Amino acid sequence: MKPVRARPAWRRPPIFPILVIWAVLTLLLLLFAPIPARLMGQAASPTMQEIETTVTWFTGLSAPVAALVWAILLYSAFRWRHRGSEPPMEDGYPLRDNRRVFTVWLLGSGVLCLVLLVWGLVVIAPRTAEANPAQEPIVVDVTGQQWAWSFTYPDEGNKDSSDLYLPVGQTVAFRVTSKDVVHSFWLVQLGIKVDANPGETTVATVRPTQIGTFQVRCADLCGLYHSYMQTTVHVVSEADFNAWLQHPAETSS
Ligand SMILES: [Cu+2]
Repeated sequence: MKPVRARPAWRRPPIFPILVIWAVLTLLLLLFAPIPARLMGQAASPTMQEIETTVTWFTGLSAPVAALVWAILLYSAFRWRHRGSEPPMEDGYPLRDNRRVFTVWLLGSGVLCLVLLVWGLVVIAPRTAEANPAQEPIVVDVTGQQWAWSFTYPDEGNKDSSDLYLPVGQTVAFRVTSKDVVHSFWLVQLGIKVDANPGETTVATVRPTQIGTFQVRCADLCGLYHSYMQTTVHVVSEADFNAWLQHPAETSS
């Protein structure tokens, strides 16, 4: 019979202390979960609202996984830190061939990926429906060029503007293109970011639900003055929008 030798203390898996650190870190990360969405600013469309909800859920769901990695890392760094002039002790408890750890890790990450995939599909579904609204969308042609955006309203006698004006509560279809290099049309608070490709037209739809002034930016590095390639989107009431269409100078700011 083989003699049973007890493992030295430092070779036993320190499950309990790691679980405690994991629980504390998970709790802290869950408290942190709503912050990224808040930093993204107030949502001005249902699209942006869904993006913010998704960011919060994804941060929350990844909290226990990140906490586990950090818990093992922190425990190892402090508990098995090498001190003094003695040679370092042997390597720590091996997890490489541990079937239980392997199974838990694989099942955990598998289920998590599946949840994220289903979530993504559920969020995309209403967006696809919104792209084909019952009411005709307002069409805006968006053109990017080094280093400015310009907007044309083809249904309003090809009216031109360097600021974007949109009526609140109505679906807008942007037909996005570029005159020179690849830009990215980014309506920050409305949750739209779509590439502007030369020679191609890409359509993106959104329904602004907040009256206010928001940012329009370029999100692709497109040359020397890329960071100046920004303007404003004014989401206004329908009456103000019609007034602007008639007399742009009176309501533009
Ligand atoms: Cu650009």
